[in-house]
This record gives sequence, structure tokens and C-alpha cells, in this order.
Amino acid sequence: MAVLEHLTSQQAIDLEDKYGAHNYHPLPVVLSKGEGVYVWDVEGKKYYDFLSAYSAVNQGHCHPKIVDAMVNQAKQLTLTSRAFYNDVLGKYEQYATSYFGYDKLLPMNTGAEAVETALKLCRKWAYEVKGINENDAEIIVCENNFHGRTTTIISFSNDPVARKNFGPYTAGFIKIEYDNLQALEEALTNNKNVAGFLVEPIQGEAGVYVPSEGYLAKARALCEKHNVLFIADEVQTGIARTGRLLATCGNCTCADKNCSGTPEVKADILILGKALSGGAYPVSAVLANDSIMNVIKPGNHGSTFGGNPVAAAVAIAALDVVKDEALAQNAYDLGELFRSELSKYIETSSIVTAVRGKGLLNAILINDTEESDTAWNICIALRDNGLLAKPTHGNIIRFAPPLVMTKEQLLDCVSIITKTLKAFE
Ligand code: IF1
Repeated sequence: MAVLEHLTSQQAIDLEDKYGAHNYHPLPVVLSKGEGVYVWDVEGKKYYDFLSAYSAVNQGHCHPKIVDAMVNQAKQLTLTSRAFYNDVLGKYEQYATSYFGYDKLLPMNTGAEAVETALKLCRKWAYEVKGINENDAEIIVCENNFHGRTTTIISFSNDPVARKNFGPYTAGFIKIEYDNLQALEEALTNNKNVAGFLVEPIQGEAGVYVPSEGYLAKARALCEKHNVLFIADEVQTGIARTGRLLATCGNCTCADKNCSGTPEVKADILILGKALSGGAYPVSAVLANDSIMNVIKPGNHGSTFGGNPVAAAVAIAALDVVKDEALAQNAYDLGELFRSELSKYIETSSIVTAVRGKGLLNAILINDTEESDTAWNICIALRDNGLLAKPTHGNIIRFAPPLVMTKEQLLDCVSIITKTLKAFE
């Protein structure tokens, strides 16, 4: 029964180090419990979670409604494969399509799978509807993108760590600068082979890079003009994270709990993952209208686990919680407060140069090089002070707490963060 023994943090870290592939460099903290905005390590120390599993746990850890939905369904039926029907998937598809305003949903499990699905859907549409010659379709992507880890997706990454020595790469992608409409227009003009434009509404991995006001709407209009599908990867930005149901909602007023789900910039293909399950279970999805989704025929695409009844029940509950608890509005309000409080601190700071973000997807820029270990050391100190966050690009710290946070908790976190930063001035 050795596997059931209680481990110290160091023992857990040593086991992963010895028996697990070294594909991550985690912050040294070993968690064994979560509830709402808090997580606890194996020694019982409590922390604010300021990563939320990269925005998967928007609804808070172990949300009782989501856990109940999962447990109840798990006792009833867990998996049939898509060889047979199950009695939850259709309900979920009906619920989610009306929630986001699309005709159809294609269920997958992980974000990367959903991105792959969107790329395949876009290519098939290009050949069968747009009329591009077979194998000529091209999809425009942005520099510094992050869309996942599959062979095709890393083919159009420009991060050498994610990409090098995994070739040969998948062809058919054109890379342009993010937040550059002229580059998009040039890529679209005089190229009849462009099928789609894949974009993150805010670039997460690039360091929470928010594009200029109006960029997404104008990019979408350019795509429409050239009969090119606008594909929004909202895996990280979606489901209330940025203060709207979707980041593509822009400035529309759908943050309230009566949101109609019709965004200002409506993607032709919408990609969701992460918080679609509240972090309880791997659930991702691609949404599109019939004119696009109907190119997919039996046998063209699928997954053993995609659309399983547990995933479907969990996703319904997770989406319910977002509306019931008005999480988009809360993320909006707390995000404004967080940036304004940190801005006050930054005015007098030599260690932090800026805070940026939308809703509760934010980052601070540390006044040091990408090679320095300052941001890492700050995250270690934040951990010691009871708050967990992770650096990206060496000198950026991402702050993305669960959206169920209260104003009092947020202000408590601001004081932990500023107190910690002061020690580095
Ligand atoms: C890891 C980053 C976040 C994503 C977008 C698709 C996926 C992701 C926009 C793939 C995944 C993750 C995965 C995670 C780190 C993380 C991340 F730092 F790399 F950029 F969130 F900020 N599209 N993002 O952000 O989804 O297949 O992982 O379910 O450990 O690699 P997935």
C-alpha cells in the first residue's frame, strides 16, 4: 500500500523527478487540496491560487455543483464511446450551442485537440465550400502564438523550446505579426488559398498581450471580405476570464448574468477548453454554424472520450455556475480593481514596470532580463507569503485567480503581492 502513504512535499517532488519525464519545471509546492480560491499543500499551508491551472479553474477549486454533477454522472454511466448514443451529450450540445449562439458543437477533450479539430474543419470547409484546390489551403496564424503541443500546432509555433527537433513540420501555415491589421490584409490579398485566420483574442503565453482596441473586429471584417474563416482560440480567454463571457465579446454588455452569448466579434469557429469543465475534467469543444460544421461526416473526426457523459454533465454544470454566479461581471470588476491597485504601486516601483490584462487575466512586467531569475525568485517569495503564481518568459508574472474571488480576498492578495515586491526593490 506504499502508494497510499502520506508524502511530504520533498518526497512527492523526488518521486516525480525520478519517475516522471522532465517536461515541466514546476514551482516547488505540492498541493493536495483545493476549495474556491484556495489550495493547500501537503503540509497544510494555505495559498491563494493565482494561476487557476492556466484559467481552467475559473469557477474555483472543487466547485460543489460541478463536483456533484461529476460524481452523480460517474455513478450512472461514464463512457459509451460515440459508437452508441448517450443520454447527456445531446442535452449538453443543446445547452452549449444556445449559450454561445452557434448551430453545432463538436466535443473533444483537451485544448490542443480542439485546435486540431478547428484546423481540420477549416481545411475541409476550404476544399468543399470555398473551392480551394486539394492540399493548397493555407491558414494564417500569429507570431508568438500558443495553441497547444501537437505536431501540427508546434509546426506554426515560433518558440524554439516547444518546436526544435520535433520536425518535420506540417505545411500550410502563414505566420504574421499579432495585432497588425496591415500584415493580415497583405496576407489575405491576392492569395485565393487562404482558408482561415487562427487567433488568440489575448496572447496568454506571450505574456498576456492585449491587442489594440478594435483589432479583433477589424480582423474579423477583413476575413469576411476575403471569405476566410475567423477562428478564435478562446481556450484560455473564454468562459468569463477576461470580464466577458468570451474575450471576443469586446465591449458588448454581455458580462451580466443574462448574457445572450452573442459577442461583438463572432468567430466563425470558436475553440473552448479549460474552464469549460471548471478544471474538473478534460473537456474541450469546437463551435460553428451548420454551413461550416456540416462538412464533417461520419468517420472524418472523433475521439474515444470526446462527448462522454461525465464530460457533458460536468460542462453543463460548469457553464451554469458561470451565469448563476455572474462570474464575467465579477472578473470585470475585480480586474479593474486589481490593475488600478497595482498601478498605484508601480508608480513608485523600480522592480515592476507595468501591469496589463483584461478582467482577471493579468500580468506584471519585471524590470529585468528574460534570462534573469528575478521573476522566479519573486514567485518563490509569493509562495512563502501564501500566494501561487508562475513566471512566463523569464520576466513576466501572470496573475489569474479563480473568478469566484471576493473583493476582500482580492485586496488581501494585492497586499501580499505588493509586500512581496517591496522586498525586491
Ligand atoms: C501547458 C501557456 C497558458 C492555450 C490556448 C490551446 C491550448 C492552450 C490559447 C492547449 C494551453 C496552456 C497549456 C499549459 C500552459 C498553458 C499556457 F502558458 F502555455 F500559454 F494557459 F497560458 N490554446 N495553454 O493557452 O490546451 O491542450 O493544454 O488543454 O502546460 O502546456 P491544452
